[in-house]
Amino acid sequence: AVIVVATKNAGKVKEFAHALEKLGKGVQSLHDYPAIPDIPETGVTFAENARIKAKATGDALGVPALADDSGLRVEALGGEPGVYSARYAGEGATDADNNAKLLAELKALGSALPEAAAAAPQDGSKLLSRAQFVCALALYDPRTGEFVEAEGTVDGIITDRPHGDGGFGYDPLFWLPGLGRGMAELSKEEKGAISHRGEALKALLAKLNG
Ligand code: ITT
Repeated sequence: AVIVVATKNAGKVKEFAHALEKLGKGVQSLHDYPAIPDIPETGVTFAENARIKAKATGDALGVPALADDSGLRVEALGGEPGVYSARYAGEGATDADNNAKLLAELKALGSALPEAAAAAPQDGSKLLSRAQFVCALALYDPRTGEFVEAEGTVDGIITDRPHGDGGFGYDPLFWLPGLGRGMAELSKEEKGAISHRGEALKALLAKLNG
């Protein structure tokens, strides 16, 4: 069976494909359906945007669609960039642009955590702020009009330099003090076991199977 994931984000597609493969499911994304017009993300919460993307895609295709709206909440920035994480450095911003913007904002604030606040990287990195990744999932069935929803989070710390080159988005700047590693240093398997997306997916599957 194939699950349609209402996303154009290649990093998300890879993570869903990896997680769902184990359940014997394939993944399609919006890259497979170029005729579906861009879906405006007008929601003010992750959950709202996930519902918007799932519904627009499910209604267009006539089959169930799963959507992921996610982002980074940075404590020193009052929770920003939040739902604006993908466009933090402007419309069409790349991951590199957004990471540079995040470091510039935290630098401008002079934000810093005490080194003792966490198992810090051993390379002289500065710890800039506590942060949290959030993922809201919505599965929409156009035949019933019903949604199944779940959310997941993971806590970490933004460092002043990157660690690792795996994952996507803000992963290189997201340090996991509990593991003593950066999110971008984890394999797909390891990331899926602890990430906001992995947690949300576990919760969604529990709802579907419960
Ligand atoms: P779709 O809407 O097409 O799914 P998008 O990239 O625009 O793709 P979002 O609106 O949900 O998706 O924005 C999520 C942004 O948050 C994403 O671009 C990343 O910068 C960041 N993000 C989400 N999950 C992440 C993860 O696991 N690791 C690193 N950054 C992540």
